[in-house]
Amino acid sequence: MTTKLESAQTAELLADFEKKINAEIKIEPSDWMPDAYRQHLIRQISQHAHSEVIGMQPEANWITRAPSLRSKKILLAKIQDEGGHGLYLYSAAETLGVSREQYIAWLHQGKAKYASVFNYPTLNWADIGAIGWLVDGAAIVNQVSLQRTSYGPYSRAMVRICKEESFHQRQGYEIMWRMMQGTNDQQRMAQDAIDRWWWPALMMFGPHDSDSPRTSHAMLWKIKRESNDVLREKFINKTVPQSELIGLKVPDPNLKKISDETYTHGDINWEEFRQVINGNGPCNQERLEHHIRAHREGAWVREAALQSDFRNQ
Ligand code: BYC
Repeated sequence: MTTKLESAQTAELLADFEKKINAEIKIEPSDWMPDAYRQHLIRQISQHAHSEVIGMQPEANWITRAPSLRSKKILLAKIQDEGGHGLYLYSAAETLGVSREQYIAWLHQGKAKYASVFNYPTLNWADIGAIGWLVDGAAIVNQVSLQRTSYGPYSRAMVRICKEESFHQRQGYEIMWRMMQGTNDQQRMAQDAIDRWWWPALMMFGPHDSDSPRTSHAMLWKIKRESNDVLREKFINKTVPQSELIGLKVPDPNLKKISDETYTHGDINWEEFRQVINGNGPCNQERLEHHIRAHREGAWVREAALQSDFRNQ
């Protein structure tokens, strides 16, 4: 049972926490924080880390089939960056008192989510362009905003990640631009890729604000700085002119320009979103099985790395 003294102490700690949040002072791992704030971060940061790592799979599918040595080198570097982002984020998540092994176990047990977009297949090279341009493009819009998140380790991880994401977005856009300069078939491939990736990219921002159960607390605690819809609209306003510039058409018959730099868009298929985040997307099973297999096969590497003799050499 909580005593009067304990309640007064908690109230004081909470007031101090809120004062820091209001003054834009970062919350650090050793600071007191409400349990709900900690749990929210454990969920969001680990989900973010899993997304980075699972997100390596659709692109890795094309490493051996990249059309030139240059494009292969760029793709390899990008995929390695994504693995690195996962590591920054797992490290940030570990500061909240949960071990990396636990996060991975929750992923393998289907208790932790990762970004829905990585449950779609990469059918050809144009998809690699579309992922860089649209998926990394959407991720940047979100992550630029998250640089100002209230939890110090998450915010600092975001600053590093954003620097690399800009290069990822550009390499994807360059692939699409090159294809649009190419043959009719290449142009058709590029259009087919935006047709398939546009809507999943919009879903990355999560449900509409009115249907997002996590947003209100996240905004109050400044974990999220802008809502799902605000970020989605920023992405659309930025990306539609880029697509027009290279001759691609956004596959939304209801897309309307309402001012110089602003668009409204058609309805998102939320039933498809729900199916994908609940494990029923085209590649959910394949992605998870691949991760479980790779984790199992890599066990000896982790064991070897943890041998103290080896570390001390
Ligand atoms: N996918 O109340 P909401 C990359 C879930 S990787 C799956 O709006 P929240 C890259 C949500 O978790 C970068 N699940 O939640 C890597 C919640 O379920 P739970 C990926 C989604 O947290 C390799 C429920 O739906 N970026 O760039 O306020 C190659 C209700 O949603 C999704 C991040 O991970 C989704 N799209 O907002 C290329 C960003 N949307 O947990 C590129 C970090 C919603 O209650 N995360 N859900 O069971 C965030 O910013 C936020 O967590 C979200 C969702 C905007 C995604």
